This record gives sequence, structure tokens and C-alpha cells, in this order.
Amino acid sequence: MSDTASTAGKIQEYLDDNKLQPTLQVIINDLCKQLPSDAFGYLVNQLLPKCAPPQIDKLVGREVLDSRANPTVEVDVYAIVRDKSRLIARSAAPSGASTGSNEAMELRDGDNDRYMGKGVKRAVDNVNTILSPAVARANPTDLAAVDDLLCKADGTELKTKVGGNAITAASFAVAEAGAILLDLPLYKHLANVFYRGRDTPKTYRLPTPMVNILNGGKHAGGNLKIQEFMIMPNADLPFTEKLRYVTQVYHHLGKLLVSKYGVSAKNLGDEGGYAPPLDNADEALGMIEQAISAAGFTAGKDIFLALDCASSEFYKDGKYEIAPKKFLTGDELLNYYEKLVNDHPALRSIEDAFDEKDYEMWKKSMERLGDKIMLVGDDVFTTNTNLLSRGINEKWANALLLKVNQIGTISEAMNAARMMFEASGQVIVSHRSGETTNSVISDLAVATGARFIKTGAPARGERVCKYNRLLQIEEELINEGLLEK
Ligand code: 2PG
Ligand code: MG
Repeated sequence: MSDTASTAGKIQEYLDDNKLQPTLQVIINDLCKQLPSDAFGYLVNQLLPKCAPPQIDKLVGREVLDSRANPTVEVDVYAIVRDKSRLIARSAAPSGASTGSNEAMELRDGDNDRYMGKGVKRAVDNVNTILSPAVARANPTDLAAVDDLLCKADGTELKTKVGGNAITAASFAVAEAGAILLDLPLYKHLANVFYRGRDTPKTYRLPTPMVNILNGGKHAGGNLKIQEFMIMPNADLPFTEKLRYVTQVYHHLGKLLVSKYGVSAKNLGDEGGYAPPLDNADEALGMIEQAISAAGFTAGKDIFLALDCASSEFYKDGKYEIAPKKFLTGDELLNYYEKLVNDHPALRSIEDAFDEKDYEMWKKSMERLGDKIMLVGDDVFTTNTNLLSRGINEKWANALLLKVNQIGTISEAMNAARMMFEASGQVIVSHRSGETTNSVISDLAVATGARFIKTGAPARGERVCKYNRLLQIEEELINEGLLEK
């Protein structure tokens, strides 16, 4: 038999085995009717969707650095597409400093000869030897199914076997790979995952950024106990303008700090905000209000204020050390917050006002301040639906800070977002203080319709890339007429 005849025989055999003859006939009939100028392109477009779905071939882990010079896990996703395995996408896990005790476990090597014990070689090995075989052959476009396999491969709620860092990096990378293979922008792919089984909204909204312009607590080296002093632009502005407003305030704050405290006050903390030698929140809020005016804006109209107290970090033996050697009871601390809200009427959000287990004070703060401002649960919820459902029933907070690596996978974090939305609470998608240069959280915020995103100052590459990604999404949505009016 000639080569041509044997190839034709093989093709016929393939068509018969896969019952493709009728499909092919329909496509060729259409081709003959329409006679498109690019007949080959037409055939490719018709046939491609009928090909076998892509399959994950393998995940490959590696140790890379995060924005704080600590190792973190990066994962490459290889998929088999039309019989060939190729690298489709890669992503890496962020890492927190003020972590909640119920967070998914970051697996670190503990070998003090490497990176002061913070190496992640074991987590990387787990990607290669446990997660990779667990997801091999799965369809990377089905994120929910892959996330489920990742969770099952670990088998523990807090990911103590494989490491939350390994699992988050894998979930991020598979999400990216799915979007690439579906030829969709990541936020559209994630929206389909989020709304699975329900109608995906026809339009998208961009989140309002909560921009951390002044850093304290564990993210800076000074006396300020409160960790984050944030500004939020008026929610009605377009995202581009929101970013411009807050960035101008950021620059003015830098100038003011230098004129008052000298040039070192312009040093930056972990999230790109200034880390000046201030002693208390009142002073810090006052400086920010001055910067808002200096930038030509009005606090409480154009720009609002927000705090992340990360108070578990200064809670000891039933007391809160709100300033060096100044200890307050929970009730005294609540009075202190109430005074801040009264003295600074632009203040509209307080995160982690109380220790992650001081539930009574969380409830009291909701009774006293819950109607006026957002009370945001970060360490108290750790993006965990078990804690969140308890918190919703007992009215601990009215907003959820959503961090994927607190729970492990994107799908689990989406479950928490859905639960909070069903309870009519707000969701703030958040970065970590140790970050990487991927911008998955920007797409996630748009996909879920979260009203807020918290991703640091408008400075430092790992923060700015998230804001810049939102600029790109905004432009695309406007061009496609898909931006919510
Ligand atoms: C927080 C975060 C992010 P970390 O407390 O909200 O700003 O900090 O990542 O250190 O937990
Ligand atoms: Mg926090």
C-alpha cells in the first residue's frame, strides 16, 4: 500500500473510531455552501472546538522570592493540547506577616541554613510529587474540579499536609491556564467559575481600591500599632480617576511627612505606604486629612479613610497595647475607635478592630458602629466558611476580607465570598503583605463583583501591577460596552 493510501486508511479509521464522519460531513457541507475566502481558517475554527479537551500534563513547582525577600512557591502548568504537552501558565503564592491562627498552613522547611528556615523546598516537592499526579489528566479549564482535586490531595482543612502555599500557587496557575486555553480574559473565566449554575451577570463592575498609604504595625519599624492607614476614593468615580485621586494624595502625604519629620519619614513599609515616626492613629489620620486637602480634595466627599488595626498583633493577656506601654481593655479600645470615628468623620471602615478570638468585642462593635461603618473581618474569618457562617449568625462583622491563601484555593475563597454576599455583607478582595507580581486578585475582584480591593500603596511593583491590571480591565470593559453603569 502506498504512503498516501495508508495515511487515508488511518484517517478513516480515526473518523470511524471517534464517530466523526457525520460531524465532518456537516462542516464540509457548510464550507461548500458558504465558500469562505479563508477555507482553511474556517475549517480550523469549526474543528478546533470538537477536539479532545485539554488535559493537565503536569505541575512543576519551584522556589522563587516574594516582595519581602522570602521564598515562596511558584507553579508551572503544563497541559496536553492537541496531543502536545506545553507550558501554559505559571503563578506564585503570596505570604502574610500578620497571619490569623486559622489560616491555611504555609509549609516552610525550617532549615536554618537556608533563608533562615523560610525555604519552601518541601512545599515545592509536594507540588511535584503529590499535587501534580493528583490533577494530571484533569481539564484545566474546570477550575472548580481541579481545586477540588488539590484539596483532596491534601485532605486537611488547613492544608497541613501539602502546604497552603503549594496549593494556592497551583490554584492561581491553573486559573491562569484555564483562561488562556479558553481564550478568555482571566476575570471572565473566573466569573464563569463564580457564577457556575447561575447566570453570569451581563456587565462587570470595578472595585474601589482601599489604598494603604501609611504603614504601621508589623509592616513597618515604628511605634504605630495600627497596621494600615488607607484611603478610599469616592465609589462613584471611574476606576482611572479613583487611582489618580489616591495617587495624588499619596504624593502629597510624602511631601508633608518630609517637611514635618525629615526625609527618612518618606521611607516605605512592606506594602509601599510611608512609614513615618508617628506615635498614634489620631496623628496619622490628621496627616492624611491634610494631604487630602493639599491634593485639592475633600475628605468625606472625594476621599474616605479606612484602618486595618490587625489588633491580634498587639493583644496580650486580655489587653490591647494601642501605643507603647499603653494598655486598653476591649471596652476602652471600642471607646477609642468610636472617638476616632467621631473625630474623623471620613473614617468609614475598620478591619480587625479586635483580637481574632475576642468575639464578644466584635459583637459589641457591631452594635455600636455597625450601622455607621464597615467592620471588616480578616484574621477573625480567615476566608473560612466555617468561621464565616458562625460570624454571620453571631453578627461579628459586616464585611469579609478575602485572601485566597488563607484558605487555599480560589474556589474555596469564592465560597466565602458567596456566603458573605448572601448575608448582604461586603467583600474586600485582598493582597498579602508579602506579594508577587501576579495580579490574579484584580481579576478575582472583578469576577466576583466585590465592591472593594485592598492591594497596598500605589507604589512598588508587586502592588502597582494589581492596580494597573484594573486599568486594563476597565479599558477593555468600556470598549466592549460591558462596564456596569
Ligand atoms: C492584612 C494583610 C494585608 P498580612 O492584615 O490585611 O494587608 O497583611 O498579609 O501581613 O496579613
Ligand atoms: Mg488585615
